[in-house]
Amino acid sequence: MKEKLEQLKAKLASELNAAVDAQALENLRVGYLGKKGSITGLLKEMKNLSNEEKKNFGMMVNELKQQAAESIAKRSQELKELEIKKEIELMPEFDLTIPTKDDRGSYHPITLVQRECERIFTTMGFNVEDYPEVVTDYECFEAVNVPKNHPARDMQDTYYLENGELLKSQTSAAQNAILRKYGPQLKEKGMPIRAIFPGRCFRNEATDATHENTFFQMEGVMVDKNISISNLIYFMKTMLSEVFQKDIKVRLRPGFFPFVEPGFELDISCLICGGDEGCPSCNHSGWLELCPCGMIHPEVLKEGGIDPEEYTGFAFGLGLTRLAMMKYGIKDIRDLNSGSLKVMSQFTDDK
Ligand code: FA5
Repeated sequence: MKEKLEQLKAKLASELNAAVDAQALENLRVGYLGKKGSITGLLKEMKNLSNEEKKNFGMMVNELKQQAAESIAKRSQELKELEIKKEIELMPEFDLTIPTKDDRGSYHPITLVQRECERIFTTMGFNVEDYPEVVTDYECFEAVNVPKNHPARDMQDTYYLENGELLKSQTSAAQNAILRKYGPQLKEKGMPIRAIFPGRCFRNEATDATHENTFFQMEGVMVDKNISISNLIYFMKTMLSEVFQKDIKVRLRPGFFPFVEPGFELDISCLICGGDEGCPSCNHSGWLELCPCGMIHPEVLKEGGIDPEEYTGFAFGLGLTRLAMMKYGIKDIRDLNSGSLKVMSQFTDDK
């Protein structure tokens, strides 16, 4: 019996050496250690031995079993390493010193302008928030004082999903969530709510040089005790002079949005035609509607869990896509969504 055991051990060793892939190894494992394997079979032959012999022989077989399992695992590891080595040898040689072709593309002008606005507002203590593009009717309209059947809904037709949710038509859709998120800090620690939330918006409308069905806005809100229109004007002016790095002609006129009271339209003088003659980029008016804004309506504060008797705030909805047009002198908004590398490759400076 002992001799048989030694023979099996030697046979396994030579067969392991000869095994060159995972399948051959698996065959060996089954052949030696499987239910009908030769090592397992040795145990069955023990029935004719004396108790003493059974004990000794059993121990030796178990030891062999363990050794066999270990040798198979070791060989398996060796084969894996050999495989990797072979793959490395087959790989073509790379010369890491060859200069790359500089054709990595560039940031989209809207990304550049968004980052610039984020930088400006974060230095003034604003948090930057992200918000989903698919929202509920409550988030987009009802929470901001636009109840069902309100005439103001006509201003923003959008795309609806079968489950009743919609692609947000305005970043104001995040207002309620922001007020609820930061309201507790305002009430408990007296920390003003200061947040901006850039995002993609969608509207079902005819496109022209200044209107796209998919465009970007950046909403901002600030709420604290004694916030007034002067604060709003200060932040708007600071943002515009930082973005454009020059004085821009601005006009503020009354504007109606159910979520602000009073509400304003903030227009900038068209930078494509200089504002005098008018051109397609400003609908021939010399002015571009850029950033409607106003004092947050008491109903909106209330819906966001904030007491309008104690706190006031402002909100603005900056048209980021139009800001990019003005900053980079892009005459037609549709170029920005065209995917044309010829157009976009002009904005390569801020890689
Ligand atoms: C709004 O969307 C309001 N939610 C803004 C607001 C926020 C007002 C907070 C008050 C307080 P409006 O529909 O005017 O308002 O859009 C805001 C800006 O988004 C516009 O001035 C314009 O710059 C940009 N915008 C609107 N529609 C389009 C469009 N189809 N294509 C490109 N830009 C657009």
